[in-house]
Amino acid sequence: MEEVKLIQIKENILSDNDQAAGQLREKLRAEKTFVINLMASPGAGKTSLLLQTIRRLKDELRIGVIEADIDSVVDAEKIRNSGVAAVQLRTGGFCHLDAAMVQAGLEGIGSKDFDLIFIENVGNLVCPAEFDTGAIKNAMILSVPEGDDKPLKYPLMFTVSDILLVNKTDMIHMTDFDMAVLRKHVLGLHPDMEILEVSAKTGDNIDLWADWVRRAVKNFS
Ligand SMILES: Nc1nc2c(ncn2[C@@H]2O[C@H](COP(=O)(O)OP(=O)(O)O)[C@@H](O)[C@H]2O)c(=O)[nH]1
Ligand SMILES: [Mg+2]
Repeated sequence: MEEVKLIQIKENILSDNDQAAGQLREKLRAEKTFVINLMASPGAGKTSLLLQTIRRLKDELRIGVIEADIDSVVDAEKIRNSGVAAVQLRTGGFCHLDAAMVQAGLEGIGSKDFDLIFIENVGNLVCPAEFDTGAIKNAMILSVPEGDDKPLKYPLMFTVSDILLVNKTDMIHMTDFDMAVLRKHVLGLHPDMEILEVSAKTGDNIDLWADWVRRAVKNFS
């Protein structure tokens, strides 16, 4: 009997996606729209960080946010209440965004009218790392309660991100999280990773992150 044919769908989808992501990045460069893809686990503090960031930058940059969730519009509503434009992508079961989904979001929000667009990717440390969204930079959050061993378990996310925000540092004394151990694991995977220790609750070091974003947008335009 003939063997069952095995079709490697994932590989094809990924290579198609890489091409679409490359084209999208070219378009964003031509438009001068800086896009940051923010990735993290559910509850790590993505929406909280965005709200703090918007507060610091909305008077100097035209900011938009593309929210992605399997369901619900709660995050887009929170962002809109902070005074900037937001659209919500419902991924309907997908655990990540790909370049085509991001393109739909960028068209929905009218990307050329913005200097800076954040994508809040689906909460997950695995699949979002595998799909290039076409964004100009990737940022990730790891929150203290998740533990300092996560780079060992989810290395790809720490490899594809340009900057790591270690969030919820206000809680560090309640945990056994060891910042030196985390830094060692991260730098082992990605020696020039930028690492900022922040709290989206207290606002601690969020100014450093806002400076990083401001500089990146300025160098881009
Ligand atoms: N203690 C503490 N709580 C935080 C911090 N950032 C976010 N949170 C809380 O963590 C929960 C999830 O935050 P959210 O921003 O919705 O996370 P998201 O799912 O990644 O968007 C909320 O209850 C936030 O108030 C922080 O820096 N410190
Ligand atoms: Mg959120």
